[in-house]
Amino acid sequence: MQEIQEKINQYRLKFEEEAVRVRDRQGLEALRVQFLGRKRGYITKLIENLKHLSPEERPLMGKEINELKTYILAKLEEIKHNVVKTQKKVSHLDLTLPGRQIPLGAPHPLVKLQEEIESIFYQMGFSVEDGPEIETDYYNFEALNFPPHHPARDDWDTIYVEGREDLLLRTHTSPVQIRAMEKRKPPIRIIIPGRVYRKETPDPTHLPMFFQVEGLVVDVGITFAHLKGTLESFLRRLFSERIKIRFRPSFFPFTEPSAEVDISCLVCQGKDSRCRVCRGSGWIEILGAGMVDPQVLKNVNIDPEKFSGFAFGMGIDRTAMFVYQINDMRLFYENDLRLLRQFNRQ
Ligand code: 2NL
Repeated sequence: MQEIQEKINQYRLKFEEEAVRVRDRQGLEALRVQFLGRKRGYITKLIENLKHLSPEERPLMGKEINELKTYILAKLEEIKHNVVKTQKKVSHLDLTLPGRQIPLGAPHPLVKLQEEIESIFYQMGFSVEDGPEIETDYYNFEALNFPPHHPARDDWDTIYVEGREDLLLRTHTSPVQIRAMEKRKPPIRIIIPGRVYRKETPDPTHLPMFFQVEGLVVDVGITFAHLKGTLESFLRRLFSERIKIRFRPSFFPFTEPSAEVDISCLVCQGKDSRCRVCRGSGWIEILGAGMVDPQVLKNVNIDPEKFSGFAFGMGIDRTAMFVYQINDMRLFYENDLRLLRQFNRQ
């Protein structure tokens, strides 16, 4: 019995020593066979040796051996679990694979164009400002010389805030210029890019929300020549030094006189009567502009006898269609990466 007891202790130690060295399935199986193998396993042999003990000693030793066996079985299970886990980890790690590319964001084509416009005006001494998109009737219309119920309002299909008939979504960024003129006195040289809203059913050239940029200059002695010079410089920088520029008389309630500004068609140079960009006319309408109506200056307490100014407005989406040669404005808002990726590398 003494001898068996010693062996039990010895095997327990030996098992523990060997167990920590197991690294894989083969090592685990070898360990199992070494201790529990049917023919020559240490534990198997111990159990066989029980028969040499007396009937009193046998159950005592049997119990001890069984405890060791249970311990070994549990330990083997535990090792198996760990081996499987590390093997899984190892098999998923392939150091030869190329690194994963982290997708980087890139500016939307409309944002890129807006930033280009901002940069050109910034270099001409303008500052870039912004203001609220929800406006009052006063800032969006009345201060800009649209009398209540005047038919000129019909050209600006307005979206009103439900239950708040005094609030609307701005139809142009002009209210921000009005706010700027209320706050500061001339000289004023600002551009205001931003979202504007009109009650439109979407089609290839109309959307209920689009981007616009408006500009305003107010100072002593500002004339139509400043308007022409500034817009010519701007349009040549934006499109090409080679374009021709044409001013046509027009009407806006907030400017007098007013003009539409066209650029010559860069795609066909006016030579293709079926050109899809200028529709054969050779000209593309790009801006609306004019001298700020004296009444608008009075509305913000600027004396029109002392000061004068010019203003202009341009649709960013509409311009982007020419710049990027896209024939449907809605494509800018579908967030289809196949379209967006064409304007940014990567
Ligand atoms: C267009 C025409 C224009 C203005 C916007 C303006 C603003 C103030 C005073 C006077 Cl505060 N005028 N803005 C003037 C002329 C034309 O926009 O076709 N926009 C897309």
